[in-house]
Amino acid sequence: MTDLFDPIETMGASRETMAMGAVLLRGAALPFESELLAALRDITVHSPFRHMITPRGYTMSVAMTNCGAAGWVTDRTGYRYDRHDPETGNLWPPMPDCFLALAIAAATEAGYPLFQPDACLINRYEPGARLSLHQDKNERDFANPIVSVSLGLPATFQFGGLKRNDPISKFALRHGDVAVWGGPSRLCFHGVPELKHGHHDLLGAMRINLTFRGAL
Ligand code: MD3
Ligand code: FE
Repeated sequence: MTDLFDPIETMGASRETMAMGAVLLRGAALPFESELLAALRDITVHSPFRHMITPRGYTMSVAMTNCGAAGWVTDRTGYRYDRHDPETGNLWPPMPDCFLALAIAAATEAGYPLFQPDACLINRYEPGARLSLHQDKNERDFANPIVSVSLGLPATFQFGGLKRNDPISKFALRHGDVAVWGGPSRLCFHGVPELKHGHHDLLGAMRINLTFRGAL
């Protein structure tokens, strides 16, 4: 579906199919990078990045915050979406218009035109940080895809199957890449191995990943 009014194709992003229902739009966020980073700074003033504790008592190496009507949190009691930031007691900052517009354009491009994200989990990786293989299962309706936006240092992304021991494919996710995970790929195991050292011109020694979800 390529037409002149398609915001992503018009920006010259390319499309790769990673798996059934999973589409990678290389560079689709590049036209919006400065807007996205300015909005991210506003969010982190109100809800700073923090290293959450898992139910088993481990401190996550990835630092997280959220924006939108709900945010993903973990603590000793479990994983959940919460309307409030437990660190501040306030609502999470609202989803910036530029976040929402990019997520909806990418989902539409990937064949999910009805997606209305209400939560955006923001992951910050410093060199050595990793996210072990997991499924995203805390959302209410798995008919909604997840849209992810990668910024800063590149990472290897591990993408498996519906069972933990299924074979894993690897993809490089680079600054500006947008991925959409829906349909049969929605509940696939995935993870990010240790971020390698490096320097990015806008973000320094850091990778940021935005994941847009229909949580509520
Ligand atoms: C495939 N984040 O926040 S983004 C997460 O790069 C998460 O920070 C990774 O996994 C990151 O939960 C990966 C790509 C991604 C996100 C969600 C998915 C891939 C997915 C859900 C289902 C299948
Ligand atoms: Fe995930």
